[in-house]
Amino acid sequence: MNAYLARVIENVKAKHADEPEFIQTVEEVLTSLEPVIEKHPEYEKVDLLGRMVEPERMFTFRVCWMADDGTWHTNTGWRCQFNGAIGPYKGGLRFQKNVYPGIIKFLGFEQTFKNSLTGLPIGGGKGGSDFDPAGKSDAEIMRFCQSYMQALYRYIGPDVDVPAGDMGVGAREIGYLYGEYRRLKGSFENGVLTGKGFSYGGSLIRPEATGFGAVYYLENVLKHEGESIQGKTIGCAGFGNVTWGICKKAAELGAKVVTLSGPDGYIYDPDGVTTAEKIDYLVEMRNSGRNRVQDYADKFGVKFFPKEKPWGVKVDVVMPSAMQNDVHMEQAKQIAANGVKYYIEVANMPTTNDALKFLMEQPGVIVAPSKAVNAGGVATSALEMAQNSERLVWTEEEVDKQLRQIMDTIYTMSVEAAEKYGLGYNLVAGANIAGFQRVADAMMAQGVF
Ligand code: 2IT
Repeated sequence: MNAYLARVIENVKAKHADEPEFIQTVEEVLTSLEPVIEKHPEYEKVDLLGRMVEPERMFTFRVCWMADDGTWHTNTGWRCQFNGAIGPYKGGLRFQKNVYPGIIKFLGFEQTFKNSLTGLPIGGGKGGSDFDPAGKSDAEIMRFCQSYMQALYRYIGPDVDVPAGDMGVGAREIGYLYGEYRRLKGSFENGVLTGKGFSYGGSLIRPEATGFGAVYYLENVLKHEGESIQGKTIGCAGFGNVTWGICKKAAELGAKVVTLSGPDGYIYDPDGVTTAEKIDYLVEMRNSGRNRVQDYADKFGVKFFPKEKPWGVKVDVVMPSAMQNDVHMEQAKQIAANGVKYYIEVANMPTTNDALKFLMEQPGVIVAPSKAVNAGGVATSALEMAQNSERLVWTEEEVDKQLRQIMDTIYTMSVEAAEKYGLGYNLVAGANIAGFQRVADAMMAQGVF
């Protein structure tokens, strides 16, 4: 391996030994940049890679909130402003009890490359808290969000850093966060957050965008193989916003999602999650805060598999859309043994590095990486920012048209970047290289800091 590249990876491993997710993403991304680094020896002199793996800054703050029974609780909040070379920091907030700096950094690093791939002016950032939203009342969520924003507001702004949702942060939380920001600042700067409700500056299609974008990307992959999405069966995981969007768009195009999962297990619906009733029920399940996919099986009379993952089900397309490291080597082998041709990552880093490598090496399996496939979400957030700064509202058709164009361009750029470096049809390396190149050019132009 290129000596400089190897040294940067070794440094990250030593420095972040207690942050395995961050090491994982750095290793995955940097390894596929090797041909680029070989071709650009000038990067080493200014330590471009060393700077890219170091967040520009990261804030840690205390968040205290009062439970309904009058007791007070203390959590930690983080915001990582990873790379601002191409635009204001942009990325979601994750509220989940397993959140710690390693998760925020891995997500911030991924976000930097993803945001670059969209072609829009957004840098990479991420934040969150180890607060556990499960079972909390609406009032508790509101008090937590208000307290969180009291700590965060001084570090963000429409031209500085623009948070959004991620796991545990949806339209409700963004509403409370924005309300508190507006109250603290005394001005209507709604470009400070995205994923807002439509009534105060949210964009049409933003709730669906990640799922819709993933399906648009999939259509590009299928077209390359001379196939159509019509009639395809899709295995998904999770049952949140992203999976919901996939179900909706897939149904519209004549395909069907047949598996969903939750922390309790997975469901198999051979007829597909295709009707409006079923798709709407996913939103209800998410809003209930119960975090159980078994509710779907109970309601629609399909089979529930407790404590199991859905990767053993034979489908045409696998789309892991729940969370990081959901697919390990064992599941990857199962997927390959089932003869699945399309492995389309959707959640951020849903595959361990060894499982990803294994799947990419299987003849006849096409692997698409999450940072390209799920980029429609943040891309539509950037369209929301554009509408906010223009002080107007685009139609659904306009946003959807732009989303589709962005996804097509991401696909094409990835294909071309891999070809340029002699890597063939490699969507994973292509996305890393194309995402890297724009950030690298901007950093090289702006001087060393
Ligand atoms: O992972 C992601 O891209 C997100 N959670 C959405 C980020 C955003 O700013 O819309």
